[in-house]
Amino acid sequence: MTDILVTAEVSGAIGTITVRRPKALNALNAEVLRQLLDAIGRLSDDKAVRVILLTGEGDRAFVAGADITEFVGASPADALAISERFKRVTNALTGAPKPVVAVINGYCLGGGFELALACDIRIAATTAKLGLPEIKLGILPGGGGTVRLTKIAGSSVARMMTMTGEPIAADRAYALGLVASVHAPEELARAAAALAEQLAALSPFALAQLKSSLNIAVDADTESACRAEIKAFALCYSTADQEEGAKAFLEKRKPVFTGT
Ligand code: CO8
Repeated sequence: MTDILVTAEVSGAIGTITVRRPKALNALNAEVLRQLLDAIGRLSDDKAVRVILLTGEGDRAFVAGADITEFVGASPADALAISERFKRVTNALTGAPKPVVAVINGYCLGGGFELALACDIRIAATTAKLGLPEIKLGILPGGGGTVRLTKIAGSSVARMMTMTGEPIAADRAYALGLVASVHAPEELARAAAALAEQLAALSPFALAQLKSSLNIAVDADTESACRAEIKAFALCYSTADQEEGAKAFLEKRKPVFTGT
């Protein structure tokens, strides 16, 4: 029987994906990646789920990176296959039509940090350590780390972090804009739930269109990205949620977004 290394639990409108390999600090082997892809796909397709939280089991690690045991004796073709498998996972995170929040509860290194960088929002425990230490293993980040870190925090930060391979503490990551907020470890789950509830109360259609526009903004030129944003904006006017948002404001009450 295959071990359960990733779980996807749904509570109301919030889906939580947890990597469960605490003895190996939740390192990503081939089976974890397979189960992660499956879990993201299921929660992405589940219309009742409006927000996805991604975290790691235990109080030591979010994900401490790729499983280094799989690197021993690996050929360039093996490494390519690992990276391609991983890319399907990060593509699924960025392509999920709803917000994905990385809840970083400890070591967030290498492929673990790359997973977090592919999420929409990152929040962290004060005890978390974030970094791309691959250079210390004689390799470089192979899961989009050089690209996403450069785009999110700028080339200077990306060079400092990838060239030294030294992890940074959560408060430093906050100062660099890499995480949105930092919480005492015992407060992290509560903070994640509060953020998820806040996002889940919004119009899911508008959020999906917003995420799509933000994704396009990262890569496209200003003119094309603004055109895409205009289309996404206009599409929202096909929904009952848009009517509800405007009416609720004018009637001075909280909107109730039904996802229609
Ligand atoms: N792979 C495999 N096992 C790991 C990993 C890992 N990445 N990280 C930790 N473990 C295991 C340890 O081997 C140890 O196992 P055991 O108890 O059987 O000896 C157990 O987890 C606990 O770890 P430590 O005893 O080392 O705990 P410490 O508190 O002493 O240290 C550290 C914690 C600092 C996090 C340390 O474990 C460490 O440096 N880990 C490796 C971090 C790292 O280099 N990550 C990057 C890996 S390369 C990568 O991610 C490339 C990404 C490419 C794209 C993605 C493809 C999937």
